[in-house]
Parts: sequence; C-alpha cells; structure tokens
Amino acid sequence: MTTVKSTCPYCGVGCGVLLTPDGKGGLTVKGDPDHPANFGRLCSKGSALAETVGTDHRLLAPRVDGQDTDWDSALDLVADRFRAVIDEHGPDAVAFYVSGQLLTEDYYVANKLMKGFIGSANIDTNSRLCMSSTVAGHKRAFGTDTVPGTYEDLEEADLIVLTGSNLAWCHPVLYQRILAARKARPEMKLVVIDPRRTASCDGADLHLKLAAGSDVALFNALLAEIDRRGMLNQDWLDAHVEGAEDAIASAHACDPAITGLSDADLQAFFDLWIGTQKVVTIFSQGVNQSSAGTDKVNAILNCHLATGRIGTLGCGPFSVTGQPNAMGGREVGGLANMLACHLDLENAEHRDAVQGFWSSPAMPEKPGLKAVDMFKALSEGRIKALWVIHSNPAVTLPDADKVRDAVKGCDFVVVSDITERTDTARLADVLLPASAWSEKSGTVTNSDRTISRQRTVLEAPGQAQPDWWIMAQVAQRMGYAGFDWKEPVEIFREYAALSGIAGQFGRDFDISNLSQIDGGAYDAMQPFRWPQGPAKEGGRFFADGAFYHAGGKAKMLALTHRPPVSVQDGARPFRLNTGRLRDQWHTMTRTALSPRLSAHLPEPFVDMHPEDAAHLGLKPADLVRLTSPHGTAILRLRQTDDVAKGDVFVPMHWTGETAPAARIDALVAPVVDPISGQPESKASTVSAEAFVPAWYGFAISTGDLTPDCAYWARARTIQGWRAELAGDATPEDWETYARGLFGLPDADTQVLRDAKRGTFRIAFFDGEILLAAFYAGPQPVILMRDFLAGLPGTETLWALAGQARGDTPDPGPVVCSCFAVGRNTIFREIEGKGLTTVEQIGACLSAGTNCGSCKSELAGLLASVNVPAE
Ligand SMILES: Nc1nc2c(c(=O)[nH]1)N[C@H]1C(S)=C(S)[C@@H](COP(=O)(O)OP(=O)(O)OC[C@H]3O[C@@H](n4cnc5c(=O)[nH]c(N)nc54)[C@H](O)[C@@H]3O)O[C@H]1N2
Ligand SMILES: Nc1nc2c(c(=O)[nH]1)N[C@H]1C(S)=C(S)[C@@H](COP(=O)(O)OP(=O)(O)OC[C@H]3O[C@@H](n4cnc5c(=O)[nH]c(N)nc54)[C@H](O)[C@@H]3O)O[C@H]1N2
Ligand code: SF4
Ligand SMILES: [Mo]
Repeated sequence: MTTVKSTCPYCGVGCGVLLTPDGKGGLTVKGDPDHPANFGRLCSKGSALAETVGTDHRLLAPRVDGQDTDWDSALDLVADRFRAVIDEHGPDAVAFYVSGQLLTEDYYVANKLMKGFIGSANIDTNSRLCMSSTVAGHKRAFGTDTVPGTYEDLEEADLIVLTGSNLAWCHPVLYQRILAARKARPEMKLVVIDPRRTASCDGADLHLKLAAGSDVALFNALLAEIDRRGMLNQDWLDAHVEGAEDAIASAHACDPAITGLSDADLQAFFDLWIGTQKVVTIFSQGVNQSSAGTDKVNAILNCHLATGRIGTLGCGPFSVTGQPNAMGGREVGGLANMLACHLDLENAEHRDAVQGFWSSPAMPEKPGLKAVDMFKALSEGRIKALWVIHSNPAVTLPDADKVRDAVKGCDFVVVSDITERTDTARLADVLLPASAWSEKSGTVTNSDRTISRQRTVLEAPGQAQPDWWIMAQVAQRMGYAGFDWKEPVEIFREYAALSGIAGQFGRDFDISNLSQIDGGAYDAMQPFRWPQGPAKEGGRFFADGAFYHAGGKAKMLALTHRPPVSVQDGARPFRLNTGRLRDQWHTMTRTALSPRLSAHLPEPFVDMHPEDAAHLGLKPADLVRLTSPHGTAILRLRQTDDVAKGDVFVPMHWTGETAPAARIDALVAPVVDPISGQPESKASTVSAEAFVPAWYGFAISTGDLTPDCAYWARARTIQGWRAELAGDATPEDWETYARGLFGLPDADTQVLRDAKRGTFRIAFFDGEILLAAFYAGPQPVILMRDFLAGLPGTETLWALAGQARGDTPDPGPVVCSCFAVGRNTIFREIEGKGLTTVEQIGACLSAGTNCGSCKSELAGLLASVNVPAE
C-alpha cells in the first residue's frame, strides 16, 4: 500500500501525517518528518488517529425525518425548503452555522452560496467562539487580520509568554518544539499567565496566577512600565504607529492591583518582558473567550507595537489558532462580517469586486448574525431554516440548553455530519452524511499561515460525500450558476484567483500565483506559507512597518479594564472556567472512539480548591452540582489547588452522548465581547453544592451501554465500555436494573450482595467470558477501575472482587496514552527504582517517549514523590 501525505484534522498546529491504508478500511499514521509544522512529531491525539477511522459510528445515508433516503430526494428537499423560506420571508430568514474544521474549499462554497447567491450574510462559524476576538483585535491594530510571525519564532525567542493558553495540552507539538529549544538553549525563559495552574506551567520560570479576566490590566501595567523605564521605541512609534500617546496614558491610569498579583510577581514579569528583545507573546482562549477579548488582544499588541517587537526573528505577538482550518476560514471570509480573502463586507468597492467575480445576483450590505445572535434569532423564530455543517452547537454554544431547544423548535434543520450520534444531529430534520478526514481532499491553513493538503486515502463509506459537494449540489438545485465544480482543485483555483482581487486592493492575502494550478500540481502540493515571494523577509509581516490601515500605520488603542460580566456574589460564589483536556477533541465524536485516549480522564469533573470543597462539606470523589441562571450540571469533584479559591474549572467535552448531566455550556451565560461577538466561555458564575444520590455505581461491559439515571458518564475501553452512574432512587431489584442496563436478559450471573451495607455486585457471563459487571452502593464505590475496565471479553471468574489479584497490580488511570502506561505503574517504578527524571521513566516504561504530551504529567508525578529534603 502506498503512503500518502496529509494533515492532522485536529488542532491548528497543522501537523503533517503519513497515512498508509491497510487495505481493510484502516490505516497507520505517522508524523511526516518533512512537514514544517511538526518535523515528524505527533501528539497523543494525532498518534491515535487510526483508532478513530472505521465505519461503526458513521452515518451512511441521507436521512429525512429519521428515514434513510437517497441523495436526490434529500438534496431536492433541502433546496426546496430553503428556496421556499427565502421566497416567503427573505434571505435573512435562513442561516448556515459552519466550522473552522471545514476544508478551505468547503468553506469557500458555503460563503459563496450564502453571501453571493442567497444574498444574506447569515453565515457564521464556530470560529466566532474561538478566534473572532483575535480577528477583531488584529484588524483594529494592523488594519487586517494578520498573524505576523512563524513557528520558527517560538524556537528563536529568548522569552515565551503563554497568555490564556494551555499549549502543553492544546498545541502539544508546538509546546514540544519550545521544550526542545529550551533544552538546547536553557537560557530561554517561559512565563505562563493563567488563573489556573496547567500542564504548561511545569518547568515555567514564572506562573502569573492572575485574577480571571484581568489581562487588560496586566498588559496595561506592562505598557506603563515600558514607558516608565524609557523602553518605548520612539523612532518606530513616530514612523509607523498611531494612538500611542492615548494608549500609554490609559495604561498609566489602570490599576495593576486588579490583577491580584503580588508586586514581586509583577516586577519579575516586567523585568523579563522588558529586558528581553526577542519575546513572543502567545495567546489563545483565555484571551479570546472574554467579554473584553478584543481589548485583551489589543493590550498585548500594544506592548509589541510600543517596543517595535514585531515581525522579526523570534519576536512578536502570536495568536495560536484552535481548529485545523481556523486560519483558512479567516482567509476565506467565514465569519458573518467578512468577505473572502480579507476583503470587507461593509466596503462597497470590495463587495462590488467580489460580486463581479462571482457574477452573483445579490450581495448583503450588512454583516449577518453572529453565532450567539443567530441562535437567539432561531429561538425567536426569526430564522426559519438552519443548516449546521461540521459543528455541534447544541453542546458548545453558551446557554446550550436554550440553543438545543431552539434547534429543536426550528421548522427546518439540516445537519451535515459524519455521525448521527451527536446532540445536534439528533435534532435534524435532514441529516446529510459527510465524508470524513482521510476520505476527503482539500487544503487547510495552520497557525503560522502554512497551507497544507489533506488527502484522500480511504473510500468514503455508504453514500457519504464531501461537504463541498453537498453544498454545491444544493446550490445548483436552488438554480444558481457557478457551483458545477467536479473536483476540489477547481474550487481552489477559483479561490486563488479571487485572492488576486484582494491583492489589487492591497490586502495581505494573495495566492493568485496558484490560480492556474492543475490537478497534478494540486495533488503534489507541498506545504507553503503565505505571503509567497520575496516581498516579506522570512515569511513574516510588519518588520518593515507597513500596516494595512488607510494611512499605512498601525494603531495602538487606549484601553481600560472591564471585569467579566457575570457577577460573583453570595448566590453564585464561584467563577466557572472551562477548557480542554489533553486527549479529547471538543464534543468527542472522534477522540472518544479511541480507548487509549478515553483512558486518560474517563469522567467529567470539576476542579475545586480544597478549602472551598471543605467549606461545602465535600469529600473526595463526591458528586457536585453546579448551577447558574441558565442551567445545571453534575460533576465528579477533584480537589486541587491548581485552581484559586472561588474559581472552578470544568472541561468542555462531555455531551448528551457521553454524560448528559455534564454539558457544561448549559451553564455558560450567553455574554459576548461587544466588538467581536465572541462569548465569554471562561467566566460565568455558578453556585455549588453536594449532589447526594441514593446510590452510586460503576459498570463495565463488552456491549453498548446507555444508562438511564440522574448522573452517568461513559467511556470506551478496548473491549467495550465503562461507566460511572448515580441515581436518585434505588431500583427495586438490582438484578433487573443491571440486566436492563446491559441488555442481557438471560445471561448467567454471579451476584454478591451485602444487605447491611446496601451494596450489590453482579457479573454477567457467556461461559467463562465476562460480558459485563455492575457495582453499586450507597457510597462512591471504591474499586480498581482501570484494572476492571480491561476485564470484559476475557475469561474472568473473579471480577466481583473489584480488584486485582495479588499478582496483577492495578495500573491506575492512563498517563501515557501512546503506550497505555498507568499512574500506579509509574509510581511503582519511580519508588522501586528510585527514578528522578522523566527520561529515566521513559527508559524503564517507554512512557513519554513517543509524542511527549504526557511529559509534564510525568514531571508532576516525580515532583509529588521526590519531595526535596529540607
Ligand atoms: N486536546 C485538545 N487540544 C485542542 C482542542 C481540544 O478540544 N482538545 N481544541 C482546539 C481549539 S478549537 C482551540 S480554540 C484551542 C484552545 O487552546 P487553549 O486556549 O490553550 O485552551 P483552553 O483550555 O480553552 O484555555 C486556555 C487557558 O485559558 C485559561 N484562562 C481562563 N480564563 C483566563 C483569563 O481570564 N486570563 C488568562 N490569561 N487565562 C485564562 C484557562 O485556565 C485555560 O488553561 O485548542 C485546540 N487544541
Ligand atoms: N464552555 C466552553 N465552550 C466552548 C469552548 C470553551 O473553551 N468552553 N470553546 C469553543 C471553541 S474555541 C470551539 S472551536 C467550539 C468547538 O465546538 P464544535 O465545533 O461544536 O465541536 P466539535 O465537536 O468539533 O464539532 C464538530 C462536529 O463535526 C462533525 N464532523 C467531523 N468530521 C466532519 C466532516 O468531515 N464533515 C462534517 N460535516 N462534519 C464532521 C463531528 O462529528 C462533530 O459533530 O467550542 C466552543 N465552545
Ligand atoms: S499537535 Fe497533535 S492534534 Fe495538533 S495537529 Fe499536531 S498531532 Fe494533530
Ligand atoms: Mo476553538
């Protein structure tokens, strides 16, 4: 089988992969040593990609009202219904909600259809929840949405500042590149700015645990100090920047105490930042997902502009993009207030040029509805037909229960997905089967503007078709010309040609040198970064001081601190921070298919400071109920001083499919940044209390497992499933309950009952093969879970003991997912062999030697054992 070069479908690092199909529908995945993003490295998610292909979970045919059908019927229906709504209520009564995970070619078609032909700008994307504050901040400062630097800068910097970015878990290969650079040049410094201690803090020189939402105050304080120390780059400011005086005055007026940081910490940060010429400030969702997100971005950009530290080797602000094509979506104009190729929707000349290029009948003159407003319009009946493509908004939008209800209540909802098993897909009137990664073909752009190919290596199952094809078919059936492409390369050529028009308007994004590219060259396309050509030294922007505002200058902005909108008070004393885990991707529709990835953190949780937990009377492993005015969630307690007192952290990944009580966006307030419209996903306020169920349970099985009780969370294991459960009322008969849970009405059983303690254990068998087991009691059940999870499907007659026999030690929860090495195994090795370094653990157990994503966790385990002598 031939090996094909492609790109990882997860984060915005955009790693190159080598894919070799096995001829049986599967493939092997390796890092591409030649790709400039990763040079062969992959993280745990990339390494596990092979476990997420396959057809078990796939949607195989178009489905209308729950019935499988053929493409013609489904596409005609979608075209007719959209046409009917537009004819009756106008173009603004329909909407598309799309995704930064779409390929550029898909994205281009979606935009052309909605903005150029339907004639509405009601197309927004999950990038609104992700990158829109950065887009708005870049445009305010630079006049265009441009990331100035390249990945090489992360290695060449003398100081890296991670602001609101858990790079170790969310952009693991970039983090590994930084770690490798620090190893080669130990003088390179790392500062983390995050209210929470994260894996990215291990080995950092300084962690500023700032008060949630206080980044503007912190960077204002830095700007004021730059001025105080006489470190403004006055020549550069005079030549290339407007607004410096006002910005600096506002910075002086801002009180650094707002950050909650000690003077010593502030001074240490100022010394490092001001004293290091080659500084890269990386920022991500701790900055963007805020009601002051755009100001936070500009507060960072102000400091780089004030010192002229931008666009040179190892130097500049660096927004890391989240999704694999978040950057491509920005280039192609995916947001409701943008046109393709960094042209502006509200600029009549730009609009006319694009309309001419498309020969399109109608173009909207105003921006369309931004994501949160779009779903509000949906709930109010102003949007009457919605098409969701490659996203799961019923889980990931703020006020998610309301969003879910709005989708449910909408007259006509179309969802394009690869699986029907999502909270949003389950609500669709028409469900369209999309080809998945490895089956489709196109381009994506990563965080440093490198455009890479995704290529087809597997055949799409059933009737699945690529997203661009589905949209182009609907467009043609609506009677629109200009959608009759046969291959993605034809779309790419058209898009590249359009970027030439942008170039004529002096915009930064111009790849029109590729507008004649033929199929062969497209197939062979190597990763390349824009801008192309000699114009920009090293592929960076702005070192020459040429910005994109009308006068050619950059702008510094005068900024004041605004606290998060949701108020912390006696009724809602906790600030709810949300974010990501190392081994899961968003709503888990793909990563949760991998038993390895599911083993790292198999259950949703809330991180709470031990003093807060004690104050609420909570014990380890208790369940906690969080409540906001919008919704409620039940989560397992993890006590940790990683979070500050008064803060709680909950991962965003669990859904109706995996843990219906733990959909955390149900609690998040639909509050947005006034400029970007990006939701404040990290600073809602909630109350917390113990959730005391009548019983707790744990289940393992070879077969499917869908519990029905107040709280449950399930995860894949190598042989099947594992689940945590808790119920409000004790079932009358445990055996009946357990048989129903597993769908095993007749299987042989072993039962262990302790009437006095109220505990019950049951195991189901086929001969001596364990099919399933269930453990319940009035208290959290203490078991060797990770050991038990491996038992179903094996000959086991002693599962009821709930623990390993003496000779089989419990591995504990997985730390290294590449080699499935558990925490207990690592502890035993550390203690038994007296290990003191991460490298030694790797040598003994292989842990951390493949992707390296768990190295910081290994360091944490070592630190907890090797407490230095006083
Ligand atoms: N494993 C994994 N990787 C991913 C993804 C995934 O789902 N899983 N998703 C991808 C996507 S789409 C994205 S957008 C990126 C996101 O990547 P990141 O932005 O790095 O991830 P998050 O965990 O959302 O948030 C980052 C940090 O912001 C901190 N934070 C919260 N409030 C504040 C604040 O007020 N100020 C500051 N300075 N920090 C704050 C949080 O504590 C958190 O540690 O990850 C990408 N990579
Ligand atoms: N509380 C809180 N909420 C957040 C965030 C947070 O930090 N905290 N982060 C926000 C951010 S940054 C982001 S990016 C969003 C992400 O949120 P979503 O985009 O809603 O989440 P995903 O799980 O990535 O959804 C992608 C969907 O596309 C489907 N899919 C996979 N491949 C294909 C394909 O090839 N074609 C099609 N048509 N479908 C496909 C998947 O099965 C899945 O249902 O969440 C946002 N929500
Ligand atoms: S860092 Fe991991 S998830 Fe991101 S692109 Fe690379 S392999 Fe994929
Ligand atoms: Mo994102």
